[in-house]
Amino acid sequence: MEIEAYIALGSNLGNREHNLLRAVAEVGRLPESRVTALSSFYETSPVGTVRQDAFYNAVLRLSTRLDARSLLTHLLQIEDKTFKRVRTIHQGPRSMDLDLLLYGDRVINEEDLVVPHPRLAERRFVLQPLCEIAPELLHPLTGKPMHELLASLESDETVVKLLPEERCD
Ligand code: PH2
Ligand code: MG
Ligand code: MG
Repeated sequence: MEIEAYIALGSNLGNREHNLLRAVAEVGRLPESRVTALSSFYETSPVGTVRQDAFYNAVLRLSTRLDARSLLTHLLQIEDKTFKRVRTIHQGPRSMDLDLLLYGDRVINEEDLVVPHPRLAERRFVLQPLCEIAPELLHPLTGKPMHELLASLESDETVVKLLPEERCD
């Protein structure tokens, strides 16, 4: 069965625009999968306790026949193989972070695979790009549409949508 999964992309090391474009291409090459929507790229202030540079973030929709577990494994492989991601500081700078936000309306609670992504509804850097491609999509746990979750956010994150001609490092 084909499922619509949503994946968040984030980068704050190296050429951020290049990294995001490369990640979209790699995700698009996964078996039994195709990218059916891609948000704009956003420059976003870093969230969390680590002091680090601003991120580029985006969200894509993937129609896929991969199960959630294999999709996650493929995403981690792209982080490791294509981006040689080094995991030193928890939540620290990274050339590429690929997070599985949603896998259809499935609710999964395994140690290393939690869907919907637990911090999805708290993060403007995720909700704003997600709302660009799927404003009416319902959060599987609360039943609320994404545009409503975005409107009720109180976080003070800066999230700036970049025009294609403005994107560069
Ligand atoms: N990712 C984090 C921690 N903080 N902040 C922004 N703006 N964007 C991110 O993708 C991000 C973050 C850990 O995954
Ligand atoms: Mg993340
Ligand atoms: Mg991650």
